[in-house]
Amino acid sequence: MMTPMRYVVLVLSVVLTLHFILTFSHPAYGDATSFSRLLSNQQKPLPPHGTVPDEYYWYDNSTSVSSRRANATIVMLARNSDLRGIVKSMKQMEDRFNKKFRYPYTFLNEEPFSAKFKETILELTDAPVEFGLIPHDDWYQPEWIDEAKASASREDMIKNDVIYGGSVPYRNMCRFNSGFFYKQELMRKYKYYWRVEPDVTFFCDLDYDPFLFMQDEQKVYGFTITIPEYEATIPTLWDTVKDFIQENPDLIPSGNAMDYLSDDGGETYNRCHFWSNFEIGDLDFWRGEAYEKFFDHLDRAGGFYYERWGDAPVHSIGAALLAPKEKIHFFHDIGYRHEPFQRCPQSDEHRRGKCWCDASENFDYEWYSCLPKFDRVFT
Ligand SMILES: Nc1nc2c(ncn2[C@@H]2O[C@H](COP(=O)(O)OP(=O)(O)OP(=O)(O)O)[C@@H](O)[C@H]2O)c(=O)[nH]1
Ligand SMILES: *[C@@H]1O[C@H](CO)[C@@H](O)[C@H](O)[C@H]1NC(C)=O
Ligand SMILES: *[C@@H]1O[C@H](CO)[C@@H](O)[C@H](O)[C@H]1NC(C)=O
Ligand SMILES: [Mg+2]
Repeated sequence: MMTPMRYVVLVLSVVLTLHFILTFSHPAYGDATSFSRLLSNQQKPLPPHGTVPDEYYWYDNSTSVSSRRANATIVMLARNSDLRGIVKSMKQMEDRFNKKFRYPYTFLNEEPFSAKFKETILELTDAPVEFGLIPHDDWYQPEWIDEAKASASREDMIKNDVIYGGSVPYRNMCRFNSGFFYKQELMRKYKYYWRVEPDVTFFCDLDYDPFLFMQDEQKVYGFTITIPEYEATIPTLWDTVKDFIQENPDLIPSGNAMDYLSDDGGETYNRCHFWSNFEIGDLDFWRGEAYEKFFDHLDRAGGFYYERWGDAPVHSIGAALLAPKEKIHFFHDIGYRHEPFQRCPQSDEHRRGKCWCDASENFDYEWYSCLPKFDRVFT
């Protein structure tokens, strides 16, 4: 039989177990309820642990930043709730590259960034940082989208287990990245960008300036990983692209990378795209007449909401179709991971970048990689 005391003990242990499970599985819950935070008002002063005198410090910044610089920013789209993942990405960005080069960061969000978000970010870098608020109409589903049709499609995708198929915010994000990030007020003053996402890993030191490389070589788009898109998210995308090609033959340069996108000279799409969670690119290319017309054409077709077109296939088709193939660059010296794939530089490049990835864990020529289709464009 249960005595009242045993009840109390049982209930207490259930509550405590739940608390610890939630603390470890949901960081935000842990933050809000941690005992040290609850008690922080009554903290005793710390004992004197001793400080290291200033003369012991040596800063790796005595020579000033290289005088030749590109007109560039590192850009991150993020929610306040992405902070933990952003911090992880940004610390590596600083350590592997930007501590040396000090390119400015631009953070974008459709909601104002919290004070905590901004403080945490500013602590991580000496480089300038700007926080931007995305205008309403650049983010949310436009009026002219038929919501009944859009929600029917979402229901359908949920039934078919399409990844992010039921999500409107994800669609807003994909459309924003496809056609609006480069038009943001804070982005206008730049020509080049490096897109970084939360929770990515950079494995190697980057001791040269990739923006200057892009500029000097007149590249417009750089990638690290290329894979096929899920068919279910883009059923009518290629037909829409083909209409665009027919209506705008003058915007399609000969010598583009069509053979990366299509195995049959443009009849069908092989679903290959550059994985857009990593991008180094030329903003003026997206702002140019060709891509602008291309994006408007796709946007009017409504597939960002009636289907679930991703910014990765849209950017990739845009770049491969509208730019001469030489303007697309594979950053084979950058070791990179975004779940669930990673690539790792090989031999000399692995050594040069002091990479910590296992060179055998490399997506480049796995069966699922589209890199061979990119390679064949140049052979
Ligand atoms: N401000 C804002 N940013 C978002 C929103 N949804 C996604 N993002 C950002 O957009 C980028 C892509 O979103 P992710 O959730 O990483 O999408 P994904 O890479 O396709 O999928 P994951 O496998 O979950 O990484 C990331 O930089 C996110 O922080 C949103 O609703 N608002
Ligand atoms: C180097 O960094 C330290 C610490 O951030 C700073 O105090 C110092 O002024 C910097 N020196 C130069 C030359 O930028
Ligand atoms: C940087 O690039 C943007 C876009 O091309 C341009 O408007 C701006 O004038 C450039 N700034 C500098 C300092 O060159
Ligand atoms: Mg991501």
